[in-house]
Parts: sequence; structure tokens; C-alpha cells
Amino acid sequence: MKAAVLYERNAPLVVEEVELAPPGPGEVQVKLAASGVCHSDVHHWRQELGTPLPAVLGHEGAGVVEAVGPGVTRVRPGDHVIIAFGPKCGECFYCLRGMPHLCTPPGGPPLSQRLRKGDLLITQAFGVGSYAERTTVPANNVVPIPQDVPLASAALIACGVATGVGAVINTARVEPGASVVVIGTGGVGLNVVQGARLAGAAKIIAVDILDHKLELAEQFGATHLINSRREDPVERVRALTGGLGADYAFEVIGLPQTILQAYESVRKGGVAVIVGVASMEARIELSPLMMMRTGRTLMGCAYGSTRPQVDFPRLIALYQAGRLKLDELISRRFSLEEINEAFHALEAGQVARGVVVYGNP
Ligand code: PAD
Ligand code: ZN
Repeated sequence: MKAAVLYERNAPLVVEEVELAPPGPGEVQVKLAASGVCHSDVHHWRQELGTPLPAVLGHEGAGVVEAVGPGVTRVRPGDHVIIAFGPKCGECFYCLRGMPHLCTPPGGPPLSQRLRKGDLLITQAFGVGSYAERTTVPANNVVPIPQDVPLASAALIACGVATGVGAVINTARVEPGASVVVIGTGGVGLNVVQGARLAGAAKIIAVDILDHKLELAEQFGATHLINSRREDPVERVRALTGGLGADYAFEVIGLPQTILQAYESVRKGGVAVIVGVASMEARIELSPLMMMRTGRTLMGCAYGSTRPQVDFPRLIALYQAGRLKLDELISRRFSLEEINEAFHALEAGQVARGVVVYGNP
């Protein structure tokens, strides 16, 4: 099958033939219909973040089950599924407590042995590797969905939608009437915006450096827009919240300066949430004294604290009820051969979400 292989950081991905092992016990082989292009893939292309090379990136995929290994009963060939990323062992401390986004399998995540080019082992990044025509993953990672949901839209739930909406609903637990700041309204940030709308937030203040991203944010439910190239977002948020600061702020870029903006945008007792993926070297400087005196919280948010088997069906139900936008997130479709162009389009801020589509989904 064809896959986009990353051999060297920052060099173009190579679309070529690779070999995928058939599903073993407890595994499922999925023929991909679509894979969204998330900035996390671009981060792993640009920098060392713990993915051994060569690797196939891609972690926002959906498709059709083609084959199941021994012992798999949850899905069968022909089922449409969304593929959750990261290990979901079901047995570790975190999985047993309903926190599969923090899954830490005893002995570390199993090294993927499923993908090869001749003798060369290829990493399935994020445990998925969806920039490929097919993937094989543990059955715990797939969530069946109704057949009439377009797979390109469903794919976005696998990361961007689950992360963005989950950050609001699961991680921060924003309550109706709250004021919420979202810094960075790209593919994930737009989902923080629509998550805040679903949670009943009264003020949803979008911050970005690109006006067309802010216009999209407004379509997704933002009530106030701040272009932080033109005005100081912290001052403007204070002005919009009676001088207090917002109840919640979400940083959805991964930069120290915008994480600090999020922290400084919240009122005393407010909560700032780090969603963006920063570099390994990034550090922020905070005054513990001020943190103590203001009672502010700064928290991390991995994968929107998502429990895929619970949350994906809910998100699909909201989409079917017309209350969650998925189709509108897709601004451009690419073929697998155009993967490098898809990365550049994301970095250039040209797309809300680009999606790689396989065949005719
Ligand atoms: P994106 O490129 O679609 O969105 C980033 C947005 O930030 C764009 O709209 C930019 O214009 C905007 N932006 C860039 N710099 C600034 C700035 N200085 N001030 C204000 N706005 C700015 O990326 P994405 O939405 O796919 O991903 C966003 C981040 O979230 C990225 O770091 C990604 O790796 C991370 C992520 N985290 C998780 C998680 O589990 N926590 C999951 C998925 C993605
Ligand atoms: Zn992602």
C-alpha cells in the first residue's frame, strides 16, 4: 500500500509503497477514507518530539474496517470507524479510572511492528499513521459510527474536534454564562470556540493574528474578535470583562508568549488551559507569589481529556442534530501525493482544516 514516509525532519515526506502486517490478536485493519491535517503532525515533522524515524505521520483518521484479528468482537469488516490516537491499553492506572487520554501501559507503549519497507521498521506515529491507504491499530482505538456520516467530516473528530470541544467540556468544565478566551483559532481552536458555545458560554472571545481565522471563529460562535497583531489581547479581554479578566482562557498554538497571554487574560480564580503543543525546550516564567495571591489555575490538556468510546458517539450525535459543525471545518481536500502541500498550506494559515482523502469517499 502507499504511505507518506518521513525519513528526515523538515525534508519532504516521501509517498511510496510500504508493507502493512495483517491484524494480529485484538487488532483491526482499517482502509482509510480520510485523514485531517493537524498542526501536531507538522510539529513532529519540524522537530524532535519523541517519534523515532522513519515514521508515517497522521492521527486524525476515519475509514472502513477491512479485517479483524482473532478475538475482536467490537467491530467487523464493513463497519465505519473513527480511529483514536495514542495507547488505550484499558488496564493501566489511568484507563481504569476513565482517563484513557493519559494511558500509560506498564512497560511503555508497545513498539509498533506493523509497518515496514523491506527490513526497515517504520513508526506509526501516535499509534495510528493515517497518512497511508491503510492502518492496523488495536481494536480499543476504533469507534464505530453510523454509515451515513461522511467519513471526511468524521475523521476530524479523531483529534481536532475531540481535543477542542473536550478541552472545554471535559478538561475545564466550562459552565453556562462563563466568559471564555480562545487564543489561536485554527483547526483545534475553532473547536474550542464551538465547545464553548455548546457549554453555554456567554462571552467567547477569539484571538488570532489572521483576520480570516477570526471571521471563521465568528461563524463558529465567537462573540468578540481580537487581532493580537493590532491590539494587546490581555488589555482588550480585561476591557471586555468589566476589568476583571475572563473566567477561562485556552491557548491553542503552543507558544510561551501566548500561554502567558492566556494566563494573564483570566481573572482571579480563573483557569488558563494549555492545549497547544510547545517545543521540548519551551519554558514559561511565572511568579508563584502572584499565582498564590490571585488563585489562578494553569492546567494542561491532553486530547481534550477524551474517552473516545464515550465522547466520539456524543460528538457524532451533536453533528447529526445540527449542533456541531464538522463539514464547515474542511477548507481544502488533498490527495496523499499532495501531503507536503497540505503541510505548507496549514503553516501558511490558508486552511481551517485540510483533509487528505483516499479514493472517492
Ligand atoms: P492551526 O495552525 O490550524 O492553528 C493555529 C492558529 O494559531 C492559526 O489560526 C494561527 O493563525 C494562530 N496563531 C499563530 N501564532 C499566533 C499568535 N502568536 N497569536 C495568536 N494566534 C496565532 O493548528 P491546529 O489548530 O491544528 O493546532 C493548534 C495547536 O494545538 C498545535 O500546537 C497542535 O499541535 C495542538 C494540538 N494539541 C492537542 C492536544 O492534545 N493538546 C491535540 C491536537 C492539536
Ligand atoms: Zn492532532
